[in-house]
Amino acid sequence: MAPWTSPNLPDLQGKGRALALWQANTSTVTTLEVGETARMYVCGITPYDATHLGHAATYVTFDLAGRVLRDAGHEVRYVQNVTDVDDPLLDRATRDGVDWRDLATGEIELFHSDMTALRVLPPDHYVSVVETMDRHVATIQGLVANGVTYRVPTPDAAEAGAQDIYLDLSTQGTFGAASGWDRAQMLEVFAERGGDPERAGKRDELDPLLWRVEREGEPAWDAGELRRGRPGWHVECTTIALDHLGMGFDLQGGGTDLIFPHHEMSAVQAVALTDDPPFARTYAHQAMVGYDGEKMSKSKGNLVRVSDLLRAGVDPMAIRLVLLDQHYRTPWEYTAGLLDSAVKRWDRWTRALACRGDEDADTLIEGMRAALANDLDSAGAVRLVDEWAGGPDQGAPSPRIADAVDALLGLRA
Ligand code: 5CA
Ligand code: ZN
Repeated sequence: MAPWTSPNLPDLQGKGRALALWQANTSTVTTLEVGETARMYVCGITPYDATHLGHAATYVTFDLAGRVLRDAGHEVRYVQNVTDVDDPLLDRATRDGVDWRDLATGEIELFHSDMTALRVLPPDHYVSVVETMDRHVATIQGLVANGVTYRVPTPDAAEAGAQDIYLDLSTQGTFGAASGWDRAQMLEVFAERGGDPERAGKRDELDPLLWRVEREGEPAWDAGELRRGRPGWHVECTTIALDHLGMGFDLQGGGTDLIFPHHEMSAVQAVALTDDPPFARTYAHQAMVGYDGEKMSKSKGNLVRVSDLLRAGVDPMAIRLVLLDQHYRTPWEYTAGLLDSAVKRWDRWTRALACRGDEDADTLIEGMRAALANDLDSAGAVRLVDEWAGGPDQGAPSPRIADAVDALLGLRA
């Protein structure tokens, strides 16, 4: 699937620092060991409602990671999926009486225009599940061939005798390694995050669904001996990451709501398929953005949509600045006041860029690079630009600083 159009990315003089990110397993900020090409996978949207500020925070966070990696001299191979067939999408389409394909198409378009407005660099491989169904089928067939799966009686299957397929986690010694969670933590969230612990016939309540055979009225694809059906959610990210990055890629990202089960299951499935751990070498997760006292979510409906703000005439750079002024590991709540301050800040910055000159460019750029490379401290970089913007008028524009604010923070007037 074609992604959105790329903003221009200015080349800065010199080289940025190596990216260091917080690692939950060691509780330290650690420099990523990355080869010439940095391989990054970020979980994409389920297109059943418009991009809200929580999604935007996630994609801007990993956009910053990509910018820091590029500035440090790496090529970046960036992969993102689109969950264009899954239960939440089908449920919303049924609720609203629309075709699930039309719903997905419309929301994907809107997501693209939001990402373009926010100047988010597009992925190099942007992969729809529906368009790559044969690859997901191949993953599951491979797992079946490896003898790590089992079938569960499915009385409501459209085809008599067809059975859903699960991964047998008892065959997988690395299960739990990606999240570092214990079983109690896992069980606490599994059901609310798309899992089916109570499904009769499962060997372990946490075993992930690999293949859901066709039900009456649900979309389904031919898949040989698997019978007609569709993949379980976690299969797509296993397949797409392996197809475009391979095992041992550098960084997997998404929101903290994906730590378990999604990232854990994607990883364990990949290991079950290839026997070549690890899946991702590092993980980073965007903390949940809230609104009105709760996690902002499409299912709860308490959302602030990027497209609504844009339609109301808000400058997308002010929206981006709201996000940049937060640290990705700290949960926060959106308020209109944050947007007001960002509008004023962006106005101050654009006026400074027109008259402050480039005298302080070296110091400021080095400071911004250091802040961002240090666990993506974008708020730290914002403070440095604030301080600079408060300095004296030099009667000349600041093209080098404008380029750095663009290349590193993704902001351009
Ligand atoms: N399609 C799956 C990933 S394979 C999915 O989670 N889609 S989503 O549309 O629900 O979310 C898209 C991305 O935004 C995910 O990385 C998710 O973790 C992140 N996200 C969702 N809600 C929030 C929120 N309130 N704050 C921050 N990030 C969020
Ligand atoms: Zn995913």
